[in-house]
Amino acid sequence: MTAVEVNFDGLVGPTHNYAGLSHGNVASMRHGGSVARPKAAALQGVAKMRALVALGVPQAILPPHDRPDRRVMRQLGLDVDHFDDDVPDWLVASAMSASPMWSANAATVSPSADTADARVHLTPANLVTTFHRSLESRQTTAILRAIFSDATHFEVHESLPAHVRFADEGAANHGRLTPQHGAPGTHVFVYSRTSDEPGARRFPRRQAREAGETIAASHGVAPERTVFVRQSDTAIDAGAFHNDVVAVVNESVVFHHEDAFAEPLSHHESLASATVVTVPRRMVSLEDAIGSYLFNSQLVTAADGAMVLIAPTDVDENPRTSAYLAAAAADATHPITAVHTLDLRQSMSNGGGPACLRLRVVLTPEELAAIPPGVVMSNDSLDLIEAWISRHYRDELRPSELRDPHLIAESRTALDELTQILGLGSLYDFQR
Ligand code: SUG
Repeated sequence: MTAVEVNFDGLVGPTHNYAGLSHGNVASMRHGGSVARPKAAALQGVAKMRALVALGVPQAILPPHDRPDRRVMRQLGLDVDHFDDDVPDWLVASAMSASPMWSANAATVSPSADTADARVHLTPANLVTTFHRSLESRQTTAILRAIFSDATHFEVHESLPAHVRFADEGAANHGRLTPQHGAPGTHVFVYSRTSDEPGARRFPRRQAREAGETIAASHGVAPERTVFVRQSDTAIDAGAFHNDVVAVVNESVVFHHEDAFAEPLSHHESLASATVVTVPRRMVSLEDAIGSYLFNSQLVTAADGAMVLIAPTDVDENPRTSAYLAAAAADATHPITAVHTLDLRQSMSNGGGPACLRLRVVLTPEELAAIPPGVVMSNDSLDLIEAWISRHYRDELRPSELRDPHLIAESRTALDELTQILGLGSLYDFQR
């Protein structure tokens, strides 16, 4: 049996809320202060995982982080279990954010077919551009090390130094081109600036070229198997804070918006063998693409070989994107053979579509057998997760409720039970 692509979805955490923390992410900016629905958010994520399971695509889970992170609270001289009244709202919201759910930003992954030592290498992202996300890398590293613990198959590196020169947002700015998942691939690192360029024009540029260069070298990916592609400033300043908002890669297919990159992809010789589908701005404007999240879809190869686009229902509501997808599905020469749309409104309102919620890890059968079996999902295990969400999550969460010490206690009770369901042992600081 050959290697498979496993989608590791970030399970939405019990503190899911809208705090408007991400400048340059238009959905986050628009919804800051709204009432969130944590239970609905987590159940929408599970429904997406079920859709993947139904297509025969291997599905796994990354558990939520403990919020607030006790070590961060101590670093800041704060009480670990509650917020005093003088702690500013922005700090409470940052410490309580459920942002680790967007696991496309958890790490950059190189499969064993591409690395010098034939192991899978993962580097957790430092996420230094936004304060709330910069708090993630420590727990992400611990979670990845708990799952990918077998050193004969895996290496989970330290994140890059926490400075804008190495600003890194993980797999959201990375694609892997390959004839099929198990074969060697070419790593497409998309960057928004070099380390000596300004961090922002209108909106922040979150990915330094040097981050990808360093990760490729430390993973042992040969230079001839890497390509560095610049994101267009036009896309960033229209709200494409990560490249996966305007482009997606699956096997040999690149599906992207005409304005995604600074230069046409045909300028890169190493991409010559790719099937590039460029959606022209006259059919779908950049605003339509960012508003609907057409390209923040998961493009996956189903067990029967079909190439399926898992898109948010927002693409059905925009006449340009729905017309484009109807024509694509009817066109036998278009690489997308089917489109499935799913309601992910809760995550979408923070700028996180289907592609943001998953980290792709290509694993051989031996590698898959070396991770804890409890994190790999079936319909039965998703039933358990769904029941767990229904028992523990709140229906509604307002920004003012983030200060509620009961919320912190409730979340820890829930996470403690989750580690038992997933068979992960004592994962969190509060369990030790
Ligand atoms: O980093 N939103 C996330 C969304 C990440 C989407 N991921 C990918 N494109 N792969 C971000 O901007 C908003 C949180 C808030 O405002 O409460 C937030 O962090």
